[in-house]
Amino acid sequence: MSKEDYIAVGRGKPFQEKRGDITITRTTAWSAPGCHNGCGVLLHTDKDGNLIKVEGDPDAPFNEGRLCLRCLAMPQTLNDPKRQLYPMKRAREDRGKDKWERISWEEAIDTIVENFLSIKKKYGAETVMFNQGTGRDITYYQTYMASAFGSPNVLGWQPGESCYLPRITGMAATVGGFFLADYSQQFVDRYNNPEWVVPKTFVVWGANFLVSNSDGNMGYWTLELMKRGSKLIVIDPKITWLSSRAEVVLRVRPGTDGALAMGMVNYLIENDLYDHDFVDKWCSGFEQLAERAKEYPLDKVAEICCLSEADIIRSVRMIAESKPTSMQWGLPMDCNNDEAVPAAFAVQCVFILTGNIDNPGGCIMPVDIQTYEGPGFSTELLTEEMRSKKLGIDKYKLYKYGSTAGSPDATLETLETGLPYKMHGAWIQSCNALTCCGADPDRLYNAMKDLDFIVMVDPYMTPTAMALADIHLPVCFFPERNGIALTTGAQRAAVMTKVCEPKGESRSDPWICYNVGKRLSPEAWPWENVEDMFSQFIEVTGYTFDELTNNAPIYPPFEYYKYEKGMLRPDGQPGFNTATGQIELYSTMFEFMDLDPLPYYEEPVPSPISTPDLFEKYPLILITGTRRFSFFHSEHRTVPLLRNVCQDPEIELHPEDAAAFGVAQGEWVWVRNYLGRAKRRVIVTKETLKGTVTTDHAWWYPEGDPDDWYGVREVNINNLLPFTCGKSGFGTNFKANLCTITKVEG
Ligand SMILES: Nc1nc2c(c(=O)[nH]1)N[C@H]1C(S)=C(S)[C@@H](COP(=O)(O)OP(=O)(O)OC[C@H]3O[C@@H](n4cnc5c(=O)[nH]c(N)nc54)[C@H](O)[C@@H]3O)O[C@H]1N2
Ligand SMILES: Nc1nc2c(c(=O)[nH]1)N[C@H]1C(S)=C(S)[C@@H](COP(=O)(O)OP(=O)(O)OC[C@H]3O[C@@H](n4cnc5c(=O)[nH]c(N)nc54)[C@H](O)[C@@H]3O)O[C@H]1N2
Ligand code: SF4
Ligand SMILES: [Mo]
Repeated sequence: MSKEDYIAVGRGKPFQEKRGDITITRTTAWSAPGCHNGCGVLLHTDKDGNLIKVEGDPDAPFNEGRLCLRCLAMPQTLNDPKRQLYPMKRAREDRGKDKWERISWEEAIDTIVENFLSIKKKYGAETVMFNQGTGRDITYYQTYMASAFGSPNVLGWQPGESCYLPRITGMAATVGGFFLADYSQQFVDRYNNPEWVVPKTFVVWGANFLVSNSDGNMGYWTLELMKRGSKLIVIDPKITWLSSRAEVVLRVRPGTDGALAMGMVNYLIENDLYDHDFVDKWCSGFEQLAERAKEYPLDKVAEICCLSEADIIRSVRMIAESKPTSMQWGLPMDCNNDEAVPAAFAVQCVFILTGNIDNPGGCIMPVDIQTYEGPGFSTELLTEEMRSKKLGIDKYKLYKYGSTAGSPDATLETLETGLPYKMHGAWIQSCNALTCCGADPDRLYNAMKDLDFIVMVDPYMTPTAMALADIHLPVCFFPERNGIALTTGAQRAAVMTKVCEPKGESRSDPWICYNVGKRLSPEAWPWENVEDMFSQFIEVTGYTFDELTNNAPIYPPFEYYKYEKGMLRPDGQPGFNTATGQIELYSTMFEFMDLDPLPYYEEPVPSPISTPDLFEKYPLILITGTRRFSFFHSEHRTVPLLRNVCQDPEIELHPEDAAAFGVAQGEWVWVRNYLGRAKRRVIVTKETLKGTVTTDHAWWYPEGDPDDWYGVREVNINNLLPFTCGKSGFGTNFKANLCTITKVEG
């Protein structure tokens, strides 16, 4: 594809204009602080270069002028007195204590380079691991930096890489790519595009978009579909705003979505409701899938999922008979079961069998700039020998063939056992492991605490930094830096434009990776500055960074039914990018990796059924990680405008459960189970399914005592979650665990 093929929303118009003393810059929000989306924003700065207002850009097709609380609060966030402004160091023996000393960037980089190069020389580059958290633009630069250094061990700390990767892996196996709901987001004229069709039926499968705006999906898009006539099916144990307006609500028992999907597959096949043309022409493995699905008659499924058979039938019929049907799923698919991949596989089969793949108003396969014409900022620099040292690839083969990420579970074991080799260093960037993504934080802390050298790169001094780091590098916020925004499922490239000077000596992640990376492995970083690096990064589009600034966002052209036109396979043949060229309902990829080639249901562990003894002691099903409008994970608790919306960690109980446990609205309780406990304030609400509690995650008190790691140990709900994953290595149980509740006395 060449430059002219992209549709430039900015059309070369200047990206800045003056209104009196105010400068207004048309740009993109992303990170820091964190988010998945990259909305179009108009940043207003005064004559002294202070950010005074953030407005949604009405011309940005992605968000059409909408913004959420966190971007609106950005002027206050920039002036947050709790930000880290200078590089800091601490003596190794003082880890865990608030004994930091300010240093220069020069000293910080010298110290890092000296330590990492010495570890590399003594023990090998693979003994330094590179940790990252959720969806920010560090992914490319950090992975590149690690690969240039020679380490294949780049990973997040969420067990089973259980955010999106299980779903992505499932899609790679079946359709050989990636699909998401067709909200018209791929068109710059959105709902007015003549090719786009409103989905008649829309399935919200375990997602709460109105709060989470998750994974490149704006919550209000679902409302736009509803305004245009889409009827909703919501699969969620909790009553959300969307389920209160849905046609059918399936309040599924947490962790049983795989069974529900297999029941739907069986019903579609037995009642001849599937799309014969599509299946005959484009799918392989139908017979085997049909045979497997027979194990899931609806009476059995209804019992497993605690649903009525009639409601399931109504949903399947809507999906099959009111086409096009679209589906967008959420995080619970990845982390309500240690083994997440088979359920993700099963859910997809429902939409594949009904022919809702890459059709208008169905599930579209995006033309992703990053994926299809990748710029090489990944693991390309690793030699085969280095790749073979990636931790966990023998145990979890999907990490060998299917993912650039490393296995957190295997890495944790290595840290604990020293096998197959001892680890020595860590570079932790945008990852609050002991507060947010890491399960069983005590275990994780004990595994990491004796590493020789640890660097933390974060805008804040977090509990993880306080517990573990030797050097802390301060990161600036998006209005203070340049960058390229290629966000999740984005199908567009945009820029982040610097409109104010970074506070103190904070710097951007690309700047930090570039400056440290260049010293660690100079030959890999030939660029004069980060903007040159950005130009190389987007070279495939034909734009330089400066050109993109005036033209952004740019969209690749989009076509439906790419599989018919030979647009999905590298060989240009019609079909899908799988080994057989067809959608694989029986996955040859899984077979090759010694995994079950067909979807199936596995009961979560623990659960009322798999562990009745534990259920007797811990009789409530525990869903963790309820998103709050004002926080992105562990962030934003220092910003008054946002913290005022939500002061403390909360747990939601059904009124009958609250009565049974003798707790009332606003009271403090300990949530406890076999592994640990965490403090919460009670909210009594009928939105929560009886017998199930829901609670938020990632709590700490930045206003608290740094020597006590800001109180994280008292409020971290992950104290109750074991660090585990299933056979495939993808998935964990954050959303279907067990607990009990006791009052906090005194
Ligand atoms: N119990 C429970 N735990 C969960 C979840 C759940 O549902 N339940 N959800 C899980 C999920 S899905 C995810 S993705 C993980 C997320 O886990 P993390 O990625 O660890 O979470 P965050 O708090 O968003 O970010 C980590 C750190 O990055 C810093 N940061 C923000 N922006 C930037 C940036 O641009 N650069 C740098 N260098 N640092 C930045 C923040 O200050 C923060 O300290 O949490 C998981 N944890
Ligand atoms: N404001 C804010 N937005 C965020 C984040 C944040 O921290 N704050 N985090 C971001 C990240 S990294 C992610 S991954 C996304 C996650 O955002 P989503 O993908 O929307 O997922 P969740 O909000 O975890 O859960 C969505 C719904 O699933 C339901 N649910 C729980 N367990 C089950 C189950 O077993 N089955 C089914 N079917 N439903 C279940 C819950 O009741 C909830 O209503 O949000 C992103 N957006
Ligand atoms: S989703 Fe919210 S926080 Fe993220 S860029 Fe858009 S407005 Fe900002
Ligand atoms: Mo996530």
